[in-house]
Parts: sequence; C-alpha cells; structure tokens
Amino acid sequence: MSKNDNQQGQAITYTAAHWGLYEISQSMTENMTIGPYRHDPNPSDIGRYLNHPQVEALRVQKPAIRKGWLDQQQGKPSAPRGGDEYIEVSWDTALDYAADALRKVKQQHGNQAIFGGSYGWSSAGRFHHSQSQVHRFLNSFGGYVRSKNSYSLGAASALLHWLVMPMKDLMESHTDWKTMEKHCELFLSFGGSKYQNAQVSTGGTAEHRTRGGLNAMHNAGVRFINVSPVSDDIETGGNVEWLPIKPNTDTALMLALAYTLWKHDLHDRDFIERYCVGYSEFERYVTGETDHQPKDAHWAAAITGLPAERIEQLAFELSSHRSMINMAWSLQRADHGEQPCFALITLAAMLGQIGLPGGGFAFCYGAENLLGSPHKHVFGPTLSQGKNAVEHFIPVARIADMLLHPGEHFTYEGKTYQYQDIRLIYWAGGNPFHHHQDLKRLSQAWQRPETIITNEQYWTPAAKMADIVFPATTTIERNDIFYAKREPIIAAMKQAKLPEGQAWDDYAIFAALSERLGIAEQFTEGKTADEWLEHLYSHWRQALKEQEDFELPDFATFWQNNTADMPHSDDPVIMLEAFRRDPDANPLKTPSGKIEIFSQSIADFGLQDCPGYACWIEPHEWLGSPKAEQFPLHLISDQPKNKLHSQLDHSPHSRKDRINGREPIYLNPQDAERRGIMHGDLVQVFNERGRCLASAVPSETVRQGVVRLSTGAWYDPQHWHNDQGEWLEKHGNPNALTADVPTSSFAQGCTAQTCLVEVQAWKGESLAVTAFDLPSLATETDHHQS
Ligand SMILES: Nc1nc2c(c(=O)[nH]1)N[C@H]1C(S)=C(S)[C@@H](COP(=O)(O)OP(=O)(O)OC[C@H]3O[C@@H](n4cnc5c(=O)[nH]c(N)nc54)[C@H](O)[C@@H]3O)O[C@H]1N2
Ligand SMILES: Nc1nc2c(c(=O)[nH]1)N[C@H]1C(S)=C(S)[C@@H](COP(=O)(O)OP(=O)(O)OC[C@H]3O[C@@H](n4cnc5c(=O)[nH]c(N)nc54)[C@H](O)[C@@H]3O)O[C@H]1N2
Ligand SMILES: [Mo]
Repeated sequence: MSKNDNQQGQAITYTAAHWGLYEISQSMTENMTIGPYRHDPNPSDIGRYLNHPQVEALRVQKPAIRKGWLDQQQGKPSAPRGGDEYIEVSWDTALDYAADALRKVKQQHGNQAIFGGSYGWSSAGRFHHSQSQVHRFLNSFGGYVRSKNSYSLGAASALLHWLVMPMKDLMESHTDWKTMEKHCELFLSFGGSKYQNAQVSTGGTAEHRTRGGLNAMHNAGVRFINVSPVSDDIETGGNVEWLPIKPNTDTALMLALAYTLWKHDLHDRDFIERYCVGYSEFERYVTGETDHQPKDAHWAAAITGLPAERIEQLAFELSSHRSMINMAWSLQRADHGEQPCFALITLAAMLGQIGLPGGGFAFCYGAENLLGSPHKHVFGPTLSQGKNAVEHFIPVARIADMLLHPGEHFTYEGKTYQYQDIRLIYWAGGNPFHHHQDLKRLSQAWQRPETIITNEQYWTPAAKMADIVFPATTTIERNDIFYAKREPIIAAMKQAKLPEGQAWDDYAIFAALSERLGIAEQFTEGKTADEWLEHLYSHWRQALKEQEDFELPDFATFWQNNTADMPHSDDPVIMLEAFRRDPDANPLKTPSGKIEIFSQSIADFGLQDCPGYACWIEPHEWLGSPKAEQFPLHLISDQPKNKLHSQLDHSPHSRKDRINGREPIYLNPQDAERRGIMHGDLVQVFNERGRCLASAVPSETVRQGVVRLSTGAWYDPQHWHNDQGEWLEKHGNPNALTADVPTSSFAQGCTAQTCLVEVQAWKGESLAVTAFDLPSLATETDHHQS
C-alpha cells in the first residue's frame, strides 16, 4: 500500500476548501467520499458535503441567458432582472453574446463603464481563484472599475495602517497559541472568539488550531471575560464571565477603561513616551477637557448598560495582569466602525503590554484560523492579474451607491473620487445578494446596467439576477494547488470527478472569451490550466530558494507525493515584539513610525465623522436612539456556523439548523414573552427598510433588546419587483433589514451590525421557501418556437 492509499486500499487524493484540507477516497466499486485530512486536530464538516446530491441538484448545468435580456437585444418589450425565465443555450451562443456585449460597451462607453465585481470568497486553490481570473481577464481587455477593501474589514483596513500597521501584516503576526497559553493571564474579548468562525481560513487549512488553543489557555488558568451582546461566542471548555453590552457601544466602554487608567495613574507613561505619538490630544478628550464630558465609568454605564463599578474594576484587573484585549471584526462592521479600532489600540497602548508575550491587542482570534498560527510565514504562488488601465475604484460596499448615482462624488481616506457610469458588470466568485446590505435597494440598483454576466456553480440569487450565466466547475472538478498563509504543508488538489453538466473552469470561460475578443495571447500566454499550475509552482519554488533559502521538491515530485512540507521554525510568534525591542531599528509603517494614538494625518482630513483620535460618536440607530421606541431590538447578523456565508446553504449540513425551512432568530426569553412568541414560531422581522420571515428561538444567550439572525440564508423575496406588491424576504436573510450606510466618509465600510428591528408573530398567509428552486429553464429550440 502506498502512502497515498487508505487502509481499505482506496486511492487518496486531496482537495482544499476555505474550511480545510480534505481527503477524497475513491475505488472502482464505491462512490467518492470526502473526509477530513487525517492530521487535522479539529476538522470542519462543512466541506464534506461538496458532492452531496442536494448540493449538486442546484448546479448550473448549461450556459443560460435571461429571457428578458434576449428580448431586449431584439428590441422587444422585456422583463426586468429577478424571477425571469432562462434559456439554456450552447457554449458558442452564450460566449458570442457575452463577447458582443463586452465589445459594445467598450466601444460606446470605454472600459470605465465595466465593473469587475467579484468581491467574494470564491474557492480555495491558488490558480482557479475566480476573482483573480476575472480581474486578469478584464485587465487583458483594457481594464475595469475595481473595488477596494472588503466587507470583512472595511473600516479597519482603511484605518489601521495609519495607526499601527496594515491589516494584512496584523493578521499575519498574531501571537501564537502556545505563547498565549504560557504567558497570558487575562483574555478580555469584545465580541467573543468563535472557533466556529475559525473553521474558515482564506485558502484553507491543514490544522484547525483555535478550539485547541482556547482550551489549552483555559487549562493553563487564563481568565476569560467576554463583552458581547451574546454569551456563547467564546467557548473555552470552562467558565467565561459575560458582560452583556448593548451593541455598538464598545467604544464608550473602552474610553471609560482608558479614563479609569488615567484617573488612577495606571497608564504606562514610559511605553506611551517611547512607542507612541499623540497621547496628550487623546487625554484632553477622554478627561473631558475638550468637551466638558469626562468619559468616566458612570458616563459609559449609561451608554453600554454595564455597571459602572464593574467597568472601573475591569480597568484595575487589566493593568495588574498580563492582558490580551481581543476584538471581533464585527465591531467595525457598524456605524463609525473606525472608532472601536482606534479605541482598542489606544487602550492597549495605555496598558503598555504591546509586544510582550501574551499581552497587547488582538484582532481577532477566532475570526479566521490563521490568527495564532505558530508556523513560519512565507509567501505563496500567485497568478498575476496584470495591470488595470482604468484608475477608478469604489470602496467595496458602495456598489449600490455607484449604480444609483453615477457621476456623484465620494471620499475615501481623505481624498475625493467619482462614481463611474456602469453599463456592464462581470461577476465571478462572490454573491452580492448575500453580502450587501439593504437588498431591496441593491435589487433596484441592479436594474441599472445594460448587461450583467456571471460565472456560477449554483443557481444562487445572484445567478438569478444575472443576464448571462456561465456554469463553473467546483474545486473537486479541477486540479489546483493548496497553499495558505502560515500552514505546515502545501497539497496537490486533484480533480476527483468529471464536471457536472456542461460546467467549465473559470479559466476556460475567460480563455474562450479572450479568443473571441482577440486578447487570448495576453490572457492565456498560450498555456493550459495544468501548464499554469506547473508554471506558478516552479516560479514560486525558485523565488523561495532565492529569497528564503528554502527548497521545495520539483513539481513532478510534489504532484506525485500529494503534499510537501513548508519551512519550520521553533521561534515563538509575538506581535510587535521587534518594534518593542528596538523601535528605531524596527519602526512601524505609520507616518511617525510609532503607534499613533492621535493621527495628525487623519485629523487633517477634517472629517466630522472620523476625527484624529478614538471618540464616542452615536450610531445613526442603536438601543439609545429615539428610533428604538419604534424598533426596540438591535439585530446582530453574525457569521453562520455551518457554512461560509451563503456557500453550501443548500447542503444538508446547513439546512439541519433551519426550523421549518427558515433561519432561526434568537431572542431573549423576556422579549419573546412580551410579544407572545414561543419556540419555533414563524415571525416577521421588520423595520422601515424591509421585512423578512424567520423562526423564533427564545434563548438566554442573547441580551435583552438584542436579536441574532445569522447571515447566509439564500435571498428569497416574495416578489422580485416593487410593483408586484409589498416586499418580503421569506427565508431569513438579515440583509433584508440592514442599512446601506457607510461607516464614515473616511473608510466607507459596510455597517451591517447597526440595525434596529421589531419582531412579531407572523399572522399572514404561509409562504413557501423557494430559495432552492431552480429558475424556470427553457431550451434554445423552445425559445425559438415561442
Ligand atoms: N448582514 C451581514 N452581511 C454581511 C456580513 C455580516 O456580518 N452581516 N458579513 C460580510 C462579510 S465579512 C463578507 S466577507 C461577505 C461575504 O460575501 P461573499 O464572499 O460574496 O459570499 P459567498 O457566499 O462566500 O459567495 C461566494 C460565491 O462564489 C461562488 N463560487 C465559489 N467558488 C467558485 C468558483 O470557483 N467559480 C465561480 N465562478 N464561483 C464560485 C459561490 O457559489 C458563491 O456564490 O458578506 C458580508 N455580508
Ligand atoms: N463558519 C463560518 N466562519 C466564518 C465565516 C462564515 O461565514 N462562516 N465568515 C468568515 C469571514 S469572511 C469573516 S470576515 C469572519 C468575521 O469574523 P467576526 O466579524 O469576528 O465574526 P461575527 O460572527 O460576524 O461576529 C462575532 C461576534 O461579534 C458579536 N458582536 C456583534 N456586534 C457587536 C457589538 O457591537 N459589540 C460586541 N461586543 N460584540 C458584537 C456577535 O455577537 C458575534 O458573536 O468570520 C469568518 N469565519
Ligand atoms: Mo468577511
């Protein structure tokens, strides 16, 4: 038996998903099974359903064109996007239509009328990464309007490079779990540290570490305190103190902790002096010198709903222990989401433990498995996206604004830019009808462009809102390379089954379009997909040899062996350790080279909604605002446990969490009782923006005044268009309710976590969930006959 066989003598190959590395076993007599990588200490089950019949049932089988769009091409009256019929056509027909539409828009309006969308997680694997593929294709075609930053970290990515370091470096340099276990004494978290979220790591993982890391810290005697509107977003195997804060008020709490440190002279003056700039500006604000409002514990208690004594005591506890202050990313997906980031850095700087093992700040253990990895960081193989000849961009969450308001201006990191007039959108590897806020507004914006093209694997809501849908292969239907940051190994991802229906790889789709558009040479460089894999690997291998003095096996050996080891290091990873050791030799990339508690650069932008230091600015809606009289519940829409965003929502693993086919909404038992709502009841969740249905679950895990409805339920509107009747989402998608409002004019990030709603028992007619129905499909000949 070779090392690539399992005990039954079946051949083992590997595949990777963002949920981990998986082993695929296959024999002549048995079907394919997908199981966890045998050395993964805490594998995720999400990826085991990649080939489940319920998943495959929703595959896009053939290229399809929306009937209304075809009618429009022929000058006939036409139906709008959403709920329309699709005509299945040959690859040649679909490619010809798409190439014509691209050519026409370029000729008539220029490349700045094309939006290369594709924000989204697409799939693991270094070559068949659909975002990279579509961007490379559009760059070969003369460029496109792009998007910057992410829904994940809109505020933080724009802000943190001014204060401490780029978000990317920060994520890669988190102190490792072993060091945390050894040195940390108090782990204070804002928004928990969910190992369920750390099932996910960009590109995959061979080693899920977060659950083990938290358990080991607990066993080593670390104390955990969780500041969160929900109690169960950190599980350590032991006791966690819960401070049930009102959502979106963490900045006020952090300011009061800072105030208390100042008042009792507990702040580390030496650290502040040596490693920071701008503390005195902040001190004048926090003490009330600038606005006559000391940010003391009583002030914060009234805002946060936490007792003033506990706040004061917490400041003492932090300063008398080796303390790590952890903050979930969700806190900055909120109105003025820059402020908790600012406050986190400020508070950690005042405590003076940044750069010490087990102390300082973290952002965020639990958000992804990468954070806390002990493995050495070396760069990975990358497909060049080429050069974009169009300079225009949007901050990613401003998509609906751009489509609805072409020509208008927006600001970003202190500069002013203009929204372009978008005529064509090409999307591959993301789901805007999952990720965007206020989906009713997005549906309206989505009617604007002349043509929307997408490559998709499944009939997702985004596919059902596109004009030309190309069927794309899934990871298990193609060869690729698994590499992710700070992982112990890389792996050969081998095709395990034939493509479903007529699906093609994204690369093949773009290669065929390139052929028609006369840009094949730029896009493909004459290589097949497998030739690209070898090319990327060999170049990378060479670069590692030169820059890291590390030698990987040659490609053929790697492919034969299935895996290869990455370089190993026994040195602990301690965030900002080098900076602390010698700040002159290892300055930060900030304007001053130090931690900026006050940023002169940001202050100079003169923005009311994002001044130069951490401050409390009321969100446009929250439990303390007048609007709470009408909509008294704060909606938290967190990451779903058993899938990644909307991916595999149709798998049995995700569907088992549903109650009567709908997403559960958790609410405090007292809030439920007041509304006469019982476990499993069908409820409507609503505000002035929208309405959705969900199944109620009264639970002590959520604070009073808070409801939790996880993201990911495929968008399922009762009517796709406003003129058909009142708008209602039937499946439990929280973005039916969220506001499409930016964090601030500085970062323009998404603010999904700032959202008030009301919940009532649903008395209307019972409405079937249709999210997992295929659209109405006709064949080309049917269409010609009609
Ligand atoms: N209310 C609320 N909204 C949120 C959030 C929140 O906390 N609350 N979180 C936000 C965050 S952090 C994020 S990152 C976004 C995530 O938003 P997205 O990343 O857009 O969501 P996904 O569901 O992962 O979408 C990926 C899509 O790519 C497709 N796909 C996968 N592999 C391939 C491939 O190989 N080829 C092609 N062509 N397609 C492929 C999948 O079928 C799927 O439709 O959502 C954001 N939205
Ligand atoms: N299984 C799974 N894992 C995932 C993902 C997924 O879709 N599924 N998505 C991945 C992606 S793209 C990202 S960006 C990360 C996101 O990582 P995060 O943003 O850290 O995760 P969330 O689950 O959105 O939120 C974490 C917790 O923050 C709490 N919270 C919300 N608002 C507030 C607040 O105002 N104050 C406080 N103190 N707490 C608050 C919520 O109760 C929630 O439990 O997760 C990644 N991991
Ligand atoms: Mo994200």
